[in-house]
Amino acid sequence: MNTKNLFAALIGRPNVGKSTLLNALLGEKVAIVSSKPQTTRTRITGILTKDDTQYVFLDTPGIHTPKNKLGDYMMQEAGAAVGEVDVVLFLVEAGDKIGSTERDLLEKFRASGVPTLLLVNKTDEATAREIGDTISRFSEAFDFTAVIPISAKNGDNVPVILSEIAPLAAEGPWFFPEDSITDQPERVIAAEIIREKLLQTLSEEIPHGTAVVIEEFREKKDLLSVRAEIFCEKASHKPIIIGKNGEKLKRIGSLAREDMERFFGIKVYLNLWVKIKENWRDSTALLANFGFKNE
Ligand SMILES: Nc1nc2c(ncn2[C@@H]2O[C@H](COP(=O)(O)OP(=O)(O)OP(=O)(O)O)[C@@H](O)[C@H]2O)c(=O)[nH]1
Ligand SMILES: [Mg+2]
Repeated sequence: MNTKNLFAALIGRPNVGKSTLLNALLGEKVAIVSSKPQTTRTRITGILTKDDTQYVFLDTPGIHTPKNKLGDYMMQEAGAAVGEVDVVLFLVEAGDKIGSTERDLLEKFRASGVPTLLLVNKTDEATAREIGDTISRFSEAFDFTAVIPISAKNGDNVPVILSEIAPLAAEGPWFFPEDSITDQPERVIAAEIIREKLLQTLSEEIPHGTAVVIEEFREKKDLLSVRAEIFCEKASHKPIIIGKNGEKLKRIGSLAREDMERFFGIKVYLNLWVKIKENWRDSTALLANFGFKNE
């Protein structure tokens, strides 16, 4: 069989549903999702091998104006992806208008010359009119290879994306084993699952200032033993994360453990610690320590 490959980047502003779409395309959850913007911090690779083609999807951090060094890192991760792929999947939300972020992005796509699809997401929450207006606005500003209204959450029209991009695949090797779904190491997935629970359980600013580091990840007999440190950036955040009588942290831990058991298919013992690292989001050294380092 002659194999083919296709690299695709998911690009868009925070919270449009890029990670939800990645999971929907793969039929497996490899990227964490939350209702808070700036959930994704690094590039996440999702792999789908179907018929003769291996699709490699790059989920990226949402495009925003950086407010700290972590934000700078996130924007480099997202920006670099455009130059490395065969096709861009540009996500917007039904109802979105073209602001300066969108204009800059469209300019970037034009300059790279890479085929770009417009995906109008969250159609399950929009009227036909909103969807139509969004399509007209964006189509006037850019010559998209295809325009597809989708619901990443319900899976509506997600298969259409695959059929539209399949012809763009070029003959070439598969870069990952046929049954891979991601290239993220297991430790990174474990840390991300914990971060998702922090985002889902804590209010606005606190989870954005957290980083999770896996200190131990060990399988013995039928048990996976995981010890993780949660770093927060203010002393006042620590008691909030732990909660009264440790209840909040217990809840975060049990939600994370359930997801880990599902993902790794083994019983998990999870041990969480909360530590403080003041202003780590603006410290180059600490960012590198936590694994945020541009190549
Ligand atoms: N109603 C509806 N909600 C959606 C849909 N897709 C995503 N969402 C919700 O939108 C929110 C953000 O989804 P994410 O997938 O985390 O968005 P993202 O673009 O990856 O966000 P960042 O990682 O912050 O850039 C979550 O609450 C999702 O459940 C959709 O098709 N319909
Ligand atoms: Mg995301």
